[in-house]
Amino acid sequence: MKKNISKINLEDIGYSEFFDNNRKNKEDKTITPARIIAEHKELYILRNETSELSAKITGKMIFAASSREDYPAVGDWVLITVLDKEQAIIHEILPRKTVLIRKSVDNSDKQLIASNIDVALIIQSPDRDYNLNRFERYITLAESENIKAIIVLNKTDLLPENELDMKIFEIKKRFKDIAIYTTSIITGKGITDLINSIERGLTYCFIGSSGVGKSSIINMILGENLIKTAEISSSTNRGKHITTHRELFILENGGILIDNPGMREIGVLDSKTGIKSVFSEIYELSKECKFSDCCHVNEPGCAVLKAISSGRLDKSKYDNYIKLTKEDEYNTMTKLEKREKDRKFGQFIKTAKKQMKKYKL
Ligand SMILES: Nc1nc2c(ncn2[C@@H]2O[C@H](COP(=O)(O)OP(=O)(O)OP(=O)(O)O)[C@@H](O)[C@H]2O)c(=O)[nH]1
Ligand SMILES: [Mg+2]
Ligand SMILES: [Zn+2]
Repeated sequence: MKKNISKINLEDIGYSEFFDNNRKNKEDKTITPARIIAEHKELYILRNETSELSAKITGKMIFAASSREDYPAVGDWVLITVLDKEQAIIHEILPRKTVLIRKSVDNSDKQLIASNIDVALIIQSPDRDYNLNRFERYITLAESENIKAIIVLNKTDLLPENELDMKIFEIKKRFKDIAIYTTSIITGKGITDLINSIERGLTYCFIGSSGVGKSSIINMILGENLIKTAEISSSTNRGKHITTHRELFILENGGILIDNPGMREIGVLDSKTGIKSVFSEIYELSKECKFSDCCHVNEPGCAVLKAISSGRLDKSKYDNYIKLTKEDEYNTMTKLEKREKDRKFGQFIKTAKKQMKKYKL
């Protein structure tokens, strides 16, 4: 994978006043900002104005860390000391402007997806368990962090025109304020529109289930096959994740794209912000329920149920709300993931400590 390294402005890879204002000791010229573009076990790949570097974090950071969020993630701005042409040390993470986080229902587990995202491109394709509720979940996830959500319906070549029109109609009806792009990497339809929507200096994160075509679209935007995607002929193979690492790509004319491994169902959600923005109607109504702990399922005096029967509230929105708030399937899933993550993380710390000794950090 050969990358074109030429001199760039930090602003073109997303640096802004927000980060600069949070930088202490600016007069120290040996400590400079860089952005995390990939994470490989104990090693981070960084980009600054002049080069791509591999880096490790300082021992001080490791010992001060108490959770995953204290470690760098793809998209982070960090302060580094450059050691040589290829290596650097990371001293600290600059405060994050936004974070994309998967959460379990009870908020006990959080998984940092990526940080400093401006726009979430939420992708689905008609051949991969397509449904509107999934869009809603991802929109909620993004909006709870003030990240702009955009819908992308990919693989439109697989649909007859009338079915495609129907799908677009449904999406527009349900998500009135969200921009939607319809794309196909086979016919190339919609890709130029998507490219034209990309703004210099903004960071776009592609999210959606495995196999919907996230990496394929990014490859097409980049104009080269930098990322491995599934073979076209094997597109019917389900459940195989092609992208295994999160990675950030810098477009020549500005704009930053982050590819993600396909997510299994995303866990929910911050009840104070995210759910509220999508389901604000239900929250408003629930104030009028007879019982303050009403679950809006079968309780007497429930204002939400009353609004459904009177037609004031959309039944499908309600169904999704119930699903999101009740299903503890997500909980179970994130706990399993947590165990796996903890295991890997333990290994990471062990190796990092060993290396610190070696490099006397
Ligand atoms: N027919 C059709 N197939 C597509 C389109 N876009 C992607 N594909 C195919 O869908 C399969 C999956 O594409 P990927 O780009 O690897 O999907 P992904 O979302 O990155 O998947 P993960 O990396 O596993 O999360 C590949 O076989 C692609 O060739 C499209 O617009 N139309
Ligand atoms: Mg991929
Ligand atoms: Zn109620």
